[in-house]
Amino acid sequence: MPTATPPPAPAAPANPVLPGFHPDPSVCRVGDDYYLACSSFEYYPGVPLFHSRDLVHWTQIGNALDRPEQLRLPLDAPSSGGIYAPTLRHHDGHFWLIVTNVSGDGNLIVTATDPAGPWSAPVLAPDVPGIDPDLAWDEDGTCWCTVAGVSQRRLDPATGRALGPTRRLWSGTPGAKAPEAPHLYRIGAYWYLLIAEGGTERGHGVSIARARTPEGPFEPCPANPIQSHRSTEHPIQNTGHADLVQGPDGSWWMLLLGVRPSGGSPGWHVLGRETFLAPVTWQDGWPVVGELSLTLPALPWPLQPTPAVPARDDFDVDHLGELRPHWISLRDRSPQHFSVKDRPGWLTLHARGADLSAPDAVFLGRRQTDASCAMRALLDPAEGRGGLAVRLDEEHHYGIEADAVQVRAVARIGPLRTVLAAQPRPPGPLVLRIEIVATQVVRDARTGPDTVTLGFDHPADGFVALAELDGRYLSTEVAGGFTGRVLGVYAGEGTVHVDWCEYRSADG
Ligand code: 6LW
Repeated sequence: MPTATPPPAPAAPANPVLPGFHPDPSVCRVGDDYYLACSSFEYYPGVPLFHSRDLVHWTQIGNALDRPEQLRLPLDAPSSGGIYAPTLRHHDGHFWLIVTNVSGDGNLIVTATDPAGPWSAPVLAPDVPGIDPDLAWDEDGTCWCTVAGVSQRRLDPATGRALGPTRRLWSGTPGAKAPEAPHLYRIGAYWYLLIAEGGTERGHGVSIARARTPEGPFEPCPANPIQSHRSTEHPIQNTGHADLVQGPDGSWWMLLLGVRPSGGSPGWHVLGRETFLAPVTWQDGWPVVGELSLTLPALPWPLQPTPAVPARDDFDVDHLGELRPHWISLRDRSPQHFSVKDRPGWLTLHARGADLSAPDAVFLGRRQTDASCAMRALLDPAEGRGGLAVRLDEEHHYGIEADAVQVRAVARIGPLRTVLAAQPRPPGPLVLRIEIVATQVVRDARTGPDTVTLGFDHPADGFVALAELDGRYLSTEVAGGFTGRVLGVYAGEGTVHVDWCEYRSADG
């Protein structure tokens, strides 16, 4: 007898609302629906898009830049280059998304009537310099485009051309570095200019200014920064790059990025910059940001949990474009190198770069979203060499890989590359496994954030661990940059077939 799938149990509201490498959130509300976009850097497709009805549970509905003509990344574009900081807005019946490709096209605009796509061909905006572009429309229909710095010009968003000179608006708090991430809104009698400042590291924060017109003059809030965890012991650090939105009941909320450093000193964050939700109230015409914590306050509207993404992907699709939207590859997804047709029901990877140290490596992964987790994949590397990897960038990755005769644990940390262990492998397709366990007890100040175990499932002996590594070397504090860990499969040489790949949280 068929059994009905029970509805998902209401999850305890927790922060981050978008765990894993999901930085620079931009959010907009259309009726009862919320949509959110994030940065994606060197990964393809670009600009993941999420939907929610309660600001807490988000489901990825697509990626704004999912066709080669929309996302032109040279194969040697640096990691942490590529796609920076979108702004997503709804105006005149259309979704508008402006974003910067720092490795090519500069600022570009795409539009859609359905945020799940398709999104339009990009309109380039060469008159808009710099990063972190924002779009805001005033009552006359004039579109104001504001960028990091902070400067502004009138823009024709349909052509990407400026309609007037560039004017400096506000440089943020005197002495604070990097005034960036501007978002401009009309709220009540004022135009508010929300920015991030202090840099996207431990000094990050959110400040605001207001004016009677979108062009200023802007008066800074006396309480700036209105949100920051700089110089605190708070478990959420580097908070900044925010956007404001009203909840279903009309209350105000802030979506912002933050990181969760762990281990001893100085604290390593391995999941990248994540998206958090914080309450906002208003006092004397200024927003006051409430406590930002790992648990959310009781929300004055019903939670609407969404079904979890299935843990296992069997790649039973007819076209590459049908792969789940959370799968990301490096810089492109050329059908010459990725196929779901070569061996139906399997994902086939044809190597290009020599291994994950090459910027054009053939890799398909998903963001690590849990502090403790495991990934397993069934690989057939009989015609090549490939494996399962935890990747931060070209210079920082751990892998468990196999060819026709051997299985090996490999690592690259900066200029150091090593084969940690190798042994003959059992014949036939092989289940490779990576297990990541977050540090529970900090033994001393040097304790790392987590442990990464690389191994495989032996048909007779069960799980065989070939190497156990400190996870700190795959953290942003070691590698640098703006991204976070991505787990996935790759081909290092020849052709590798992947029957399935499974990601499971092991967080309690
Ligand atoms: C982004 C800037 C920032 O453009 O980091 O945290 C940069 N904020 O606003 C890359 O995400």
